[in-house]
Amino acid sequence: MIYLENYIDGELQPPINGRFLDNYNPSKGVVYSQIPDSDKADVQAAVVAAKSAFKSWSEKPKEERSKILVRLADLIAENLESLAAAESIDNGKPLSLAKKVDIPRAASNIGFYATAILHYASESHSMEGAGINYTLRKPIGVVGCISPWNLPLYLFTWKIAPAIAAGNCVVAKPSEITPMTAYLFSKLCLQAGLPPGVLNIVHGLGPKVGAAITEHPEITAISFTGGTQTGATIAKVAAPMFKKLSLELGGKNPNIIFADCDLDKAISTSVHSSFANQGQICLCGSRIFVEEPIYEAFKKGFVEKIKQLKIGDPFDPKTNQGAVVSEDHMKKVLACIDLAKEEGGTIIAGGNRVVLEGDLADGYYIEPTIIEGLPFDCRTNQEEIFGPVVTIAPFKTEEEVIKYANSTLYGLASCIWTENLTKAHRLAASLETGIVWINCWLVRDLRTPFGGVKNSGVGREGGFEALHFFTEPQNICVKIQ
Ligand code: TXE
Repeated sequence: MIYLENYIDGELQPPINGRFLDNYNPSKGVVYSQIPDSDKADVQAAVVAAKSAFKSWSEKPKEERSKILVRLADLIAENLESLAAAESIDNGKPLSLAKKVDIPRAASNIGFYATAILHYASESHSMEGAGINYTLRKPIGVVGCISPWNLPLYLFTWKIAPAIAAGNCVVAKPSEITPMTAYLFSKLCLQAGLPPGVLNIVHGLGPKVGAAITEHPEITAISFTGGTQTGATIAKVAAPMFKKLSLELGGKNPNIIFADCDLDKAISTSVHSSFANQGQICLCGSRIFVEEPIYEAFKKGFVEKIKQLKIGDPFDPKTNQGAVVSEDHMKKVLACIDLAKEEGGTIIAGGNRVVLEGDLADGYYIEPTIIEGLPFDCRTNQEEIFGPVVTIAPFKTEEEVIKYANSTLYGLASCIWTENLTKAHRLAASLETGIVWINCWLVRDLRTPFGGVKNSGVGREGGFEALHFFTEPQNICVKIQ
């Protein structure tokens, strides 16, 4: 049995209370490691370490901070195979996906901010000869980063990299459901020579460790990705303490397909945008709206492709769909499929749990599921499912589809498929989402603002937006006459 450890003040250490939690391999439904069941005391030790590291880290020339982060990015890339295998075992995702997406992106996140900080400049405002203002961008101090289970190392590093690059010290908590790659990452931090206390990783439960980070008076900014409900809980505690907050929450993203699209491309990309990572990506398009003239053609092509997806051992290179992350999550997703049926939906593909053979028999597998015949405003079309489930419905006019698309409380991402660019730009501007993809999905430039509107979150990550978040501007005004 593997015992994970916290990473505090540059040392790997067990939780102070000595307690551990079971960690599951979802592809087999078995416990395969133990993670620290940390509490307030460990968070306190992490804050003390972060505070004492802050002066020297924040005053270190950015070139030196950058070099350490570049080394860390290189170490992630060098350990691609072992990190990808660990991610697949911990999360249930296909190994091929972890190798192609999760781990390379984690290395890019660190590499991107290692160099971004060298180009980050602040503003000055001249007052026509009477005076001049310049703005300093100062690191905040000790910041908290809390990340989810769907893209574990990818989202963990997406927060930590800009925080550290900007000169802050971090107390971070990965999801207790997928803690393994954050633990392996702490070993790489030691190898890269990251000074003790700059990053502290405390493992454990959200309501214990996450809450202790949120409540801690000396942690003055929180960057969180996870469920909308948890985001609201965090905001309730952090807002009256006047903490800076960045919240990346859920989505219920529309995928809008016009009759004049490139149908083959729209179908093949919709397979990924619906079911990549078993649909457990906040950016997945879970509501597909197809213009009436091509509704039947799209449906036929889409269903055919979905039925060809291989559900199986995440380590098999032919597998397209691995396991969902936990037994609880599997039950939640299956309950959502039952609800869709109660609401009058027709299952046109999938709809069931899959029981595989041998040691995978207790794994958490669900068929990729397509549901039609539901109104846009029913619960299935309004609430986040976060699994391999999409709905499909026809539409007649642009006005109608805009109404459907904008009808949810969420506003993270959307996709538009059309060869008419004027229409695409017009529609993009009227969609209430932080991100719009035209004729593509999940094409990412790390310099762009990333985040959602409405219940999908507050603030933006990515590019200099994240460096703005992790710094405090101070304006200095000089009178020169
Ligand atoms: O997320 P949680 P869960 C959505 C998705 C999913 C639902 C719940 O719909 O079904 O959220 O997933 C920590 N104070 N997304 O339960 O609980 C927790 O330990 C502070 C969308 O896994 O929000 C973990 O580290 N922290 C999403 C992190 O918050 C707390 C990705 C996220 O967990 C806490 C994942 C508390 N009181 C799920 N309670 C996306 N947008 O990408 C929990 N945590």
